[in-house]
Amino acid sequence: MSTVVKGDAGAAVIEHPLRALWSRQRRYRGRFRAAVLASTINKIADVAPEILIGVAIDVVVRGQDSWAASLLGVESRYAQLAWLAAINVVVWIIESLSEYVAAVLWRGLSQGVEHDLRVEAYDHAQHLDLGWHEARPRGTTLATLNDDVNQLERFLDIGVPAILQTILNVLLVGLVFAAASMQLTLLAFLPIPLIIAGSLLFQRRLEPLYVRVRSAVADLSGALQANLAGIATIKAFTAEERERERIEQVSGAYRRANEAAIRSSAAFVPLVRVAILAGFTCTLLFGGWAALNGTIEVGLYSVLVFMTQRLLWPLTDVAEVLDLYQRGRASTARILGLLNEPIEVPQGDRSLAKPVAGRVEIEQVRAGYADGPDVLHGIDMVVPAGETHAIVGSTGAGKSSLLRLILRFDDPRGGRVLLDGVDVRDLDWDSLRGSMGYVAQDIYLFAGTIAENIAYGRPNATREQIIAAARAAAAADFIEVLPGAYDATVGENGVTLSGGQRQRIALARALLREPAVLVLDEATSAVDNETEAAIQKSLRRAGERCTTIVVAHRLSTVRHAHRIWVLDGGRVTEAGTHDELVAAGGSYAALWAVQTGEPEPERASV
Ligand code: TTP
Ligand code: MG
Repeated sequence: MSTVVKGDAGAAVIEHPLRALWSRQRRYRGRFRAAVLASTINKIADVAPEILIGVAIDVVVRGQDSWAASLLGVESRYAQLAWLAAINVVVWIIESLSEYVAAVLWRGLSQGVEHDLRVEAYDHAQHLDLGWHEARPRGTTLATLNDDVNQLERFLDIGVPAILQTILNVLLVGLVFAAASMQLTLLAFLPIPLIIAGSLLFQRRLEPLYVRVRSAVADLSGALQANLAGIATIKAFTAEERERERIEQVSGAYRRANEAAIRSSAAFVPLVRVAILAGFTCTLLFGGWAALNGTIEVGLYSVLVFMTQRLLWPLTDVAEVLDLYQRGRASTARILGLLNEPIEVPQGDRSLAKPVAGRVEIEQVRAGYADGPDVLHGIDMVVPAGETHAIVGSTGAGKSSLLRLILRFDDPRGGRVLLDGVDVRDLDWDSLRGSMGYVAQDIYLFAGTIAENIAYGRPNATREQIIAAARAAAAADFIEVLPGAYDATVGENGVTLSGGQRQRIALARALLREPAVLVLDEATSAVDNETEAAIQKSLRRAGERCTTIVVAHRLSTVRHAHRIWVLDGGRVTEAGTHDELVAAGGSYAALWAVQTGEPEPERASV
């Protein structure tokens, strides 16, 4: 089993990533074994021709006394060679076939693992709480889902078969040597412990280097993603030059990390070559002497010389394989690290009886972000089912934070939030978020048509329902004049909508859901007064069916609410109807006076 410890960045660190991967991807084990088998057959067939060469030389040199003669029971040299040729053809066919099968199996295995892991990691990422996502650059997660998964695929496709080949090589050639002469085996294999020791040493040196490479990739991807997202700001502030330098720096860090790793792994090849040369020279010289003395046959001598070549030269690839291995390991660690991230806000297991009434209660709620101080200090609030309540207050007062708790994007540090009398922590997502229609302060439209965007929360809605929702959100008029109307594409690479238009699409999306609780965070801040009045009217109509909680800066938006809660510094300072609050002459009254341009009663008398 893998051990999971928390790294300094808060991400889970996997101690034995590849072992953990093995115990995790159970369904690929059968395919893995089949691929190993195919590679083994392929390797045996691959070594066979060298042995056949030796046997053929032996036939020519020794004739009737050759191994082939005793093995096949054929006396004529011509017939023996014909037999060898036939065997060679069979071996060649087996070699080609097994190579094909092995390639297909390894490729299929790596693609399958890649696909499964990517989908699984993405799914896990989307279940991680919002706070987790907000706490790190989006590009980092993207790098794991993309680059790291690709890197692992490369390792499985190229690295693992190569490792297997090397091991099989050493084993098979070792067997041939051992059968021939123990002394020569020792000489030819002399370099191998050296190479293994060297590999281990290099591996230890390379590991931290590749961890650095992977995190440099993540930084780079994060920076690029952030810059592309903020391209308008970069242009507006003519920061292109500065940003180019910044990207150059991050990219440079990646390059340096890679270079350091390559420098180390490249130094390995010459070392292996020296070791190989020693082994090869020994076989050539001492094997030759043994053949001259008649200790070994000429045929065997030639086999041994060929074999040393075959044994040792592929070991130069060990460096490359090691490189792939280390990269694959580092990537696997990052993918599994993501998969091991605990879901801090898991759904409960209670469901609400439908239809959900929509009573929202907030009891003594304290909340904050990450390790920061509390931003809400003991909020008490009750929104009876079907009523419209407003939350107003200066910027940074904690209004959006409060709404996030109702949708349970975060859990409170103290107190609780109830929907229809049930703690939202106990509810499943369908009961909780399934009964909510939410318009966030910053709107996100998906790449797709207007109709798809409006129907996002209710994918099987009819066109009539979509149009009705658009009407209610006062969006129908502008949609109908767009080229393609409801089928116009928006989002990335689609028509660009104004802020107010986007808000109205988001509002239609929330309304179409016919939610029990409508949660609007500055949902009409970007529309003009006239449009807002139209929206107000339809919201009041929709509000007859559902509970509405609305955050707004423009007080005309909220003056008809059943109750208005004034938030200041994370505390409720005033609450009541518009008329009550104006009469009370507190901060709401002051704000109202400012917004309507009427002289504030108190200050006017001063
Ligand atoms: P908000 O709840 O976002 O304040 P607000 O919605 O009342 O402000 P606005 O009218 O501008 O929309 O923020 C309250 C505090 O919480 C503020 O100090 C910023 C902090 N905060 C975080 O630290 N992390 C977050 O993800 C959010 C949303 C807020
Ligand atoms: Mg806000």
